Amino acid sequence: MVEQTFIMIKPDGVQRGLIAEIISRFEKKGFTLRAMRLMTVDKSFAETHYQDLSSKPFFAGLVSYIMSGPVVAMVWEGKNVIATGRLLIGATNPAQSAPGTIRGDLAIDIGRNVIHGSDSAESAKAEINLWFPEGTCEWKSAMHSWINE
Ligand code: 3AN
Repeated sequence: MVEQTFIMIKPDGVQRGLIAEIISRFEKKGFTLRAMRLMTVDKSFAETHYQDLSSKPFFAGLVSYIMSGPVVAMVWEGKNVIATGRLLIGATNPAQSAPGTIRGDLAIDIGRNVIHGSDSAESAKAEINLWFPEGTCEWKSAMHSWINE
């Protein structure tokens, strides 16, 4: 099923120079980039993005971490990209993320886990609307038929 997901390189990923590395993993897998912006977010935006976690003890720290520097917001498209993107990203806690995944290879601490990816079709839709209210870029990759049967 061709779908879209919201992916964000968090401030630690940007500061550590991991933008190209992370984008490269999604590109090489065969997914198509449909939107991308480098931006900083304010408190109310960060709280809206993480509203499902507002009751968690780490919520305030999470919001200030996401506001602490620029993030790279992206929309990636492809077959099963929501679930497969989560596999590329790895488990939430980098201590448990498999080697070969983004967090497994590039992170140590759950509070500095480099990247966010939507966890369901509903959250992907809501997050894409929140981060890209103007919509995404309509295009078909020339590689499409070499990646999809
Ligand atoms: P994921 O990002 O893998 O979907 P969520 O949605 O459970 O995981 O958590 C969102 C973010 O909240 C994580 N990426 C992480 O930065 C932060 N987080 C989750 N659990 C903790 C925790 N126990 N301590 C600190 N931060 C956490």
